[in-house]
Amino acid sequence: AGTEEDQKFCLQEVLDTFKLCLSENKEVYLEHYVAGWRGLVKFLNSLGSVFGFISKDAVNKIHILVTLLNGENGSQYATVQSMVKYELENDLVDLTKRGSHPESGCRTLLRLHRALRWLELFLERLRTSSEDGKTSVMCSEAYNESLSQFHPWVVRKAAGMAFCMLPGRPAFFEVMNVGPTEQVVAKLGEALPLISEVYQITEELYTQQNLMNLP
Ligand code: 1PX
Repeated sequence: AGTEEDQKFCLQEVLDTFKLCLSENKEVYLEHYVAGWRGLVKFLNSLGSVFGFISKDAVNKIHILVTLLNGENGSQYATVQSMVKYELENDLVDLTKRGSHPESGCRTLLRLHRALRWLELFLERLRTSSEDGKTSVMCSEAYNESLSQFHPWVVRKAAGMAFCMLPGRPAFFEVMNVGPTEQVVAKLGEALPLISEVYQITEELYTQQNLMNLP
């Protein structure tokens, strides 16, 4: 038996965690949000070491949030909503420039939130692509429309180079581990509205609280 990270990725699992993310009153459970990202990182790792610098950053951010969740004030971190409230009320967020709280839950989650938009755009392209669609093109288009604006030139360059190493659509679907193409497409169709809703709710909360530009 290996560790959780060694186990084979399965899109179904990620789908399940994103399903669990939303509470009845549309709050986002941090535990499941983080678990969703864990699953995605597992996928990324199975694509090879060229993506290591990306998964490393994601793992680092997941780790920051898990530490907060398991910490002394963990109960305040049950949902993204309660986290935002708690950290703001207790001055635990650097709002305009990096200072004494460089690793707040709010700024850390914002990075993953921005990446979630990339994921949404990328998966939508994958879902609607034809058999000869190029994953590297879908990936870079999605990136250029979303995350890239928050990254300096070097990161954009490195990301662009990594995208070129992505396997083709058939191999990509294979790694998703949900069966034949039609089934992958159906699963993606199921996953996307969930991911999109989680994204939307977080986006509204962050906009409302003026947290979209946390350093
Ligand atoms: C079912 C298939 C889905 C594929 C799943 C792939 C999961 C990818 C996970 C990517 C997570 C990336 C998080 C990036 C967060 C970020 O923007 N960090 C930057 C800012 O952080 P800071 O603390 O400095 O303010 C940081 O500088 C990032 C550095 C690493 C490079 C990030 C490149 C992101 C490219 C995203 C696309 C992933 C391509 C995967 C191909 C399948």
